[in-house]
Amino acid sequence: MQGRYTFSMIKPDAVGANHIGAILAMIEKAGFTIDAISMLQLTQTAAEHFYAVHAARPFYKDLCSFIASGPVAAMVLEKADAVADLRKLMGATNPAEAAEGTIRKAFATSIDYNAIHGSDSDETAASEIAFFFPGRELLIQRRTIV
Ligand code: FUP
Repeated sequence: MQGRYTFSMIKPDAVGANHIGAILAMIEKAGFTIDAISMLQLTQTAAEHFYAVHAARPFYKDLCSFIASGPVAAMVLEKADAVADLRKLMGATNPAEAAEGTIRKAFATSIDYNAIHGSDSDETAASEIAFFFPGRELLIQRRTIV
């Protein structure tokens, strides 16, 4: 059974364009519960930690600078099959390939300014939630066991 939680972040491009409300509306309409949400400013160090999995890729430096370029809206989202369903709702990484009705089709402007992040596995979701909402992983663990 897939986990009930994922981590998501509305990126600085979409926050700067005042799209937080519209994106949250799409997320809630798709059946997610917003369990936690916080406006955060990442430092360059935090950005490098968050995107460490991409450290070897050519766009890593620009990616880290972008995510630290302004505030983000970080969230814990809850729903059955949360990781897979959020990625469906987000759409393809490149908005040119994103399906109609997806968040990236509506709000991403390029492959690097693509409006939203969503965890790519239950394991990543747990570590991203722990990083952005410290202490919360204990609550999630308890609820999963129940
Ligand atoms: P996704 O899971 O859809 O966010 O995509 P990836 O994990 O493949 O990439 C993570 C982030 O790297 C993307 F959100 C944007 C950035 N990226 C680029 O900037 N250039 C690329 O060519 C590919 C990804």
